Amino acid sequence: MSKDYKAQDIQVLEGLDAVRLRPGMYIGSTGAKGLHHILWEIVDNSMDEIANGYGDRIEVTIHSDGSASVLDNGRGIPVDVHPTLGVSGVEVVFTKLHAGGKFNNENYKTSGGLHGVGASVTNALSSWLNVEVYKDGKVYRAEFESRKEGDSWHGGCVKIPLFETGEKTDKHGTYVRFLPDKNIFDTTVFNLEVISKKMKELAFLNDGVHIVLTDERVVTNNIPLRREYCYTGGISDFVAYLNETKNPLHPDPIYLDGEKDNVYMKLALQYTDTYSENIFSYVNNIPTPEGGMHETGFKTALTRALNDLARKTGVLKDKDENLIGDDYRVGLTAVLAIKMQNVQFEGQTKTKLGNPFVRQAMDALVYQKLTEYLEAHPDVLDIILKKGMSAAREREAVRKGKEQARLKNQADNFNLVGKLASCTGKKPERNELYIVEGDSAGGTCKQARDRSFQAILPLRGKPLNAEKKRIDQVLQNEEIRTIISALGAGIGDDFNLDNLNYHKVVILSDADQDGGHIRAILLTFFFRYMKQLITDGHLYIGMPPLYKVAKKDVVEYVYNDELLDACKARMGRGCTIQRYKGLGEMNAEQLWETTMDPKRRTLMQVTLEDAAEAEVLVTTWMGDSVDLRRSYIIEHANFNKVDEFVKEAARAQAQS
Ligand code: TSJ
Repeated sequence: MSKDYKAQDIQVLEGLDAVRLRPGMYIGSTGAKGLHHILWEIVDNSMDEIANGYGDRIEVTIHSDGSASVLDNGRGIPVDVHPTLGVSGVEVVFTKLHAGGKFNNENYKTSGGLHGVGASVTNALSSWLNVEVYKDGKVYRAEFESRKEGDSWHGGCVKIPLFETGEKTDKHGTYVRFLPDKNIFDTTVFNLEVISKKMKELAFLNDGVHIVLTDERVVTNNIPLRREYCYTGGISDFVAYLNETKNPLHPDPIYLDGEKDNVYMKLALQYTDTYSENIFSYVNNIPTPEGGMHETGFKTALTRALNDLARKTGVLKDKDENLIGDDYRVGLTAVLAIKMQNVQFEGQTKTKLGNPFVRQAMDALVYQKLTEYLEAHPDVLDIILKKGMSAAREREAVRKGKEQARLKNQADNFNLVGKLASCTGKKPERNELYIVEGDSAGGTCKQARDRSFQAILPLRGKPLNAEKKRIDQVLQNEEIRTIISALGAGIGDDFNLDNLNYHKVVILSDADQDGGHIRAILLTFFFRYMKQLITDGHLYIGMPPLYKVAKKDVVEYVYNDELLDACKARMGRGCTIQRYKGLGEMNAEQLWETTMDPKRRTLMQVTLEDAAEAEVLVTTWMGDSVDLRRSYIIEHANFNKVDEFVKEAARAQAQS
């Protein structure tokens, strides 16, 4: 595939001092992210070699001295002497900025873009770096180090120029080991989980490559921790993994690949019964969380292909309008990985693909391949179109909900929306809205509250509690609509925090199963329609006590079972314990003291992860598959197991 490659093919642009002067320009930051970046730099070089057909194995090791090493079984970095520079190819790669075959597009089909700044950056920012090349039966070695000359430090200086060690070997490949410079980085401790996640991702993106990760800092029974990643199913395996905790609507991910205008594409996608959209895109193995032209092209093709097929199959009639893109991405999990030359990154974090021609290339390619696939798999097409149609119905319900909320707002003029007991204060920053489970607890709250800043909205348990309610039906619910009106900030893409009437929204429900269910439904509602309320930290869960422990006139409230014993011990013999079965069992004074008084109450701020987990739970409850629902609840009853990737997607979604 590649022509005869010589050291002279390696292009040279700049010296290394620039890197130590402004590390941020080359690796983004000198924090943990930058530290790991200099490791990815090295791993990417090995992966490029393998992606071009040389070798199939990468071993990454974190050593106990804090250094990291990468070994591959490729051809080995060129060792011959560069004709004009007069040093070995290895030396050029590690001491000249922007050097390396990656930028000489004749040798490698793809360049790493932002990452392509190369191994010399890693060298410049390391205290020392050693290289070994195994080639033609011989072992070559070179050593580099950071040095102080006069007042200033120089990174990546040649300590021992490349030499033949004299050992014989039947291996071929490259080994690089380096110690990040403590003078540069805020932290020089590699994070095993960060590296694991990246290696797993690389293994998904490059099917068949064996990646072995060893952490010599973590030893049990004399054996260092070792993780091996290899996926023969590539990004289809990736999608299946991302959907592990979800309920797929069709058994296997759809896999498509192809080439157009020198852009090589791999795409895997699968729909689930959830409501979230998870698209992970990559360019030359580099994640592009900000998306860009490839993602845009994919999305427009998906919408166009599905609308066209919906018409062809009569699911959409002549009189019907096309669905919008969002409708076809509800519940979608997709991994899109492309390879191309001359990558341009833009955006806030330089992780958005900018090359305009890629959009058209991807649009055409995905349209063609997806149409072919779905025409050959009518059962899958049917499932996807049904999902799209139900998303469109829900979109319509949201629109109606917004309209009704607007009308209601006008009619009620904020003073009394339904059963809302509003507060007298007019400062949204100070005002609090308590959403309380049950009419009777609501009544007690109204007596207990400080009406100058606390508003109460009682929820009747029943209508929300019914299982198998789809979320669009939840939107039709009278109380939910009252919440929307009371908050005054709209929903969905109209949501505007500037109009928020209450800067603290507190969900108050019983500690039993019903209460948990209502809480989960409310969280799901806020997650899907008022995400910013959560990300900006306005949503809370109130914590009423579980027990009242009393002895004579000493009273203590206990908020969980673990603390009860300690409390009993403190109080000594003869104390009485009252267990509150629900909020309704407390009187106004007790409710104020324990749950509503800002000086004494405990509020739990809701995070996006909490809400995303609740959503998974609720959509599973509400879904059609009873068996799956049952097994899901058994497995996930602790709310805790939500995949890292999913969490991250939720975070990214919330930011956009
Ligand atoms: F980043 C790096 F330079 F430090 C580094 C590069 C680190 C590691 C662990 C591996 C590598 C690397 C480079 N592995 N394999 C290669 N291959 C080449 O540089 C290479 C070998 C042969 C030819 C040829 O045309 O004969 C061309 C190239 C670019």
